[in-house]
Amino acid sequence: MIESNIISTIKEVNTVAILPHVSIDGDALGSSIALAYAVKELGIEPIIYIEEEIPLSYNFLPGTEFVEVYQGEVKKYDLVLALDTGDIERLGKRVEILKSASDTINIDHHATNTEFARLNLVKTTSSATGEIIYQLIKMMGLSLTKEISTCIYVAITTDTGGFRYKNTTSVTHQIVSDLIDNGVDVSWVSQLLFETMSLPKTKLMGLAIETLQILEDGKVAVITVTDNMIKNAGAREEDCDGIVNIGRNIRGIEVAVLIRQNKNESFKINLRSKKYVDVSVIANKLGGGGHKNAAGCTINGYMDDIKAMLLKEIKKVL
Ligand SMILES: [Mn+2]
Repeated sequence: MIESNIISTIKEVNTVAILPHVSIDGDALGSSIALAYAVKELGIEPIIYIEEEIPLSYNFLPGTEFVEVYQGEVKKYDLVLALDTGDIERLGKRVEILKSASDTINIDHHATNTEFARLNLVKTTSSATGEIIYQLIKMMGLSLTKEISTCIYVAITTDTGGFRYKNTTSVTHQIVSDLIDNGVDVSWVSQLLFETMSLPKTKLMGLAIETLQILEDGKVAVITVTDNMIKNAGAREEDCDGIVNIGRNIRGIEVAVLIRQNKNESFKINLRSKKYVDVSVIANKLGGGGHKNAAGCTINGYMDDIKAMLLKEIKKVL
């Protein structure tokens, strides 16, 4: 069984590094910290390398002392675990840590996972990587502390949109029931995650709504965010998170697109669908990946060309 193989591998090493994906989210960070606590309980001092600073919205998480922003140094670890990461591009510069490791493990729930490690635990029926980490921690026989429970709860509640998305299962709720029994403060966590927004983000959302285009008989929504808009709102890159949902939430919309224009001609594309469209197919074609209802990719080129190309692909599946 791959799970027991992973557990015995972790128990045999002396140095461990954990790598969540770039543009870190609640699942990537929450499952990484939960795993770090578990590894520490086994007597190994783990380190979590992240690409950029922890977003403000996750600053309340316990265990941030495990986390370090990667500065480009290449240290050799006995074991490197990539979490919630569909392919090695999602590791950014930290791919070097993975490449120089003696052994590698990949734990994820993305259907597009490329199984890039020696041991790959990819469970596409899990709502979040946090669910898989929970199962591993239980199998290891470790105790679910309040800290671990809170981190896993954050992982699951963010990836399920507060238990509203299709990936939410009865298993999700069974796990969460156990987490709550182990001390998670649901209303405190939910308020920090879902009911707190900075003023700059609120302003950025206003600017984003002004760019909203409704196309294809009201089935497609496109929103654009530029560097200038972020600057004018006094916002940060992470404030772009969730803006795609403004389009998705409009009645009648099936596919929502967020085009995030970075410097020069690089565009980060976020795709969301409501029901039948599999946006991971579109993202895959354009060199990205994701899930049926949430996917993304990065494209170089010109705004008009990119918009036209995206619409062409969307039309095919609409
Ligand atoms: Mn995830």
